[in-house]
Amino acid sequence: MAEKQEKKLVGIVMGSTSDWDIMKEAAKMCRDFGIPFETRALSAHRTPEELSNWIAKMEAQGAQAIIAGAGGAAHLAGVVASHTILPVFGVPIPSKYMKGMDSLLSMVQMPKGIPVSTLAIGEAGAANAALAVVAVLALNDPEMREKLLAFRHRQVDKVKDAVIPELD
Ligand code: RP5
Repeated sequence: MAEKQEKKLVGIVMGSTSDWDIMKEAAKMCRDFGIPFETRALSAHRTPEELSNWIAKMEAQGAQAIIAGAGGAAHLAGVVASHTILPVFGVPIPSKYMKGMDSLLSMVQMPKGIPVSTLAIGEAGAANAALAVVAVLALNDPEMREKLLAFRHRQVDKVKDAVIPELD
């Protein structure tokens, strides 16, 4: 009997394996919320055909959202969004020469018609992209809604209970 394939709800794509250090924060957050995901390094300019094939495969498998991270002239998320009507969350990767400002601007300034929901540059953006996906899934999944509320409550407790160090 063929092994039952787990449905991957989220696709996490990055322009290069060098983006993984940042993008792993999105993967960790998905894992923590028990969301099955698939990660790929595919580039809008280096592997355009493979990228469009992968998006079609993710759609066919029932994915609910795509998280796309890229650096420099970071057109990856926009290109992903042009291939699908799934919500696309973009993560600008810090770049060598412009610290990710180039990634942010090229990702966030999408012309009208094809949206990319762009998060902050770097790790926080990657983690928040996954949290945004959680919020989307929570709309129709009461269990996910409870997990998200619990996450928020834990965060409140952490801030509330934080101790400010004494002056030296
Ligand atoms: C972009 O170029 C990638 O997203 C990466 O952030 C950047 C550098 O890629 P590598 O030269 O490290 O493969 O396409």
